[in-house]
Amino acid sequence: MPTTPAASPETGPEPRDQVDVVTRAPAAAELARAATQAAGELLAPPAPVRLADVVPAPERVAPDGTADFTLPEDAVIRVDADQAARDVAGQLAELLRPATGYPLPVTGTAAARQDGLLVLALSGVTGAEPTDAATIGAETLGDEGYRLDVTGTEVRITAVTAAGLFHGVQTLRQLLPATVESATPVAERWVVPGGTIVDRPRFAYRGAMLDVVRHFFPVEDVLRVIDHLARYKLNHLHLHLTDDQGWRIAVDSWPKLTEVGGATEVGGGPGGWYTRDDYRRIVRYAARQHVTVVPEIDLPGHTNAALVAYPQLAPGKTAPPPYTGTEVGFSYVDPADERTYEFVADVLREVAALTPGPWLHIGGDEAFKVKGDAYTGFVERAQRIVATTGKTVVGWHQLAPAAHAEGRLLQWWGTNGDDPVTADAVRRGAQLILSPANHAYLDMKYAPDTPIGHDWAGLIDVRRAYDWDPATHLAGVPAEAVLGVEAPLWTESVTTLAEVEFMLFPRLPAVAELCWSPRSTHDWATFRERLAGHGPRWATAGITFHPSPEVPWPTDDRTRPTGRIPAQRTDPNAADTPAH
Ligand code: TNX
Repeated sequence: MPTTPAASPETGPEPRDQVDVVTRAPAAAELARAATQAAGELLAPPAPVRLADVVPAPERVAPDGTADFTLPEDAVIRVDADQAARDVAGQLAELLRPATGYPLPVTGTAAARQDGLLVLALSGVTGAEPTDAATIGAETLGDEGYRLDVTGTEVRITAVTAAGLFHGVQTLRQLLPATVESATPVAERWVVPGGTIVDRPRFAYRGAMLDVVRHFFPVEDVLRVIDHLARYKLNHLHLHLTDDQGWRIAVDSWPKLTEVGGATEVGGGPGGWYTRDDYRRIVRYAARQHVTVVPEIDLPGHTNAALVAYPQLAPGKTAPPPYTGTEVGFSYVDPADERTYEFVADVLREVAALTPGPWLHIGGDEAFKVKGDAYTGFVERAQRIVATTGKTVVGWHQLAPAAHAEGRLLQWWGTNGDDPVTADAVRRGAQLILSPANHAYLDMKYAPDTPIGHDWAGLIDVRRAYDWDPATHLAGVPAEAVLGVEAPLWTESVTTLAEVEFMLFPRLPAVAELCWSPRSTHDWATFRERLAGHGPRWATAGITFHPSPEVPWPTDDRTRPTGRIPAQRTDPNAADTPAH
């Protein structure tokens, strides 16, 4: 029997017959130890991140400065039996292990220990309803919401779905010190600020688009972009897969689309395309990050690459030369030839079969040479073909004059919020994704001296990306018709992953906050402060970003952005000055 005197939380009370816990005086060493511990707790620096520092801003934040949680080396992740929830627990462990160096075992059982726990709980599955139902109940968390409770002994994330748990994990990640982004172990006090967050999205569709045509990006690059979306709770990746400069998705019934049409890109580089397995890999990876992939086959314009491969689709039945420039609006498939609709049906059927998500995007933009009834007739037929695949049609807002199709979603990319034709399509049943080019186009330059990008829709620095309201942006369109927001990244001048990241960061988090956070939290002054804390996170994670002068970045030399875009891939054929 050790001679240590009193009851301790770890060992429980000593047997009464051996130690008199009531009358016995504590030893001096014991007192000294207790005093040191108490002083340590009092003097411990506060958590480096505040509970309210999250991007996108959570719906409700209630900090409790007395309840910070410090992740111990022997912390355990406890999760419900549900397989999807276990996957999220595994992802949390994968996020935390590299920087902490802790083992972080994932367990499904109520382990003996009562502290040092990270708990992921599906409410409804475990019956572990939050106790203060007045604050939030499972029914109000919805499909993607979560609740995060941080106390001195545990961090608990509760949600109705695995997607909700996943979003909660992204929040937890941001509440740890920025060094959590390190790929190798760091000596750090892994403190999470105490309190409660209750959070859920404002819009169901929160997206970004990557143009993999103008410049081709290999699968690994796309996976990394998916990580970036997931980090900020975006849940849709729209892939612009076909255009004049290339055809990037394998179609078995029309093999020359990729074999011939995939071999070009802007500037004369080698191009490339995704095999069916490549594409499945992207879709699977995205699903694991709770991101839905929206494939776009751009029709009837933006089709030069298809015409090079299959001249019978061209109006004159002769192949045009391959195109590696940046003009738009000159090409189109022949809307008067039945073979065109066989082509459209084959392609859409095959792409739909590779697509677990509900959407199929048929483009429809800038088909300047297919006018009036010819255009509307083509679109209405293509909409019907999409319906036969079991998917719901999405198209750029040029589709608006065509007849309504069940569930149809229009992606509005105008620069003037007065668009009666689109408003009329909404009255006839369409819903909208908003991508106003003068706020949400991530291929626009930040400033006149931005080394890549366009400026036809203006310069878009962080504030311009942030300061608009999707619910009121389009005249005559009620908020309920807005399914969400998407930020497109066209890549005429964007050639490497580093350049993609430079255009995404820091505007993507601004878009994410517009999509996710309630309007009541919308505030540029606090957003720029919160965003500033993410600079060191990106720097640690090796993410290239634009050091916008609008954001008060911390001035730590180790993480200060350089403003340069590192060369990650050299394209010997790329023009020195990007074509705009
Ligand atoms: C317009 S917006 C396009 C794209 C270009 C982009 C460049 C839209 C639906 N089409 O073809 O890449 O401008 O900013």
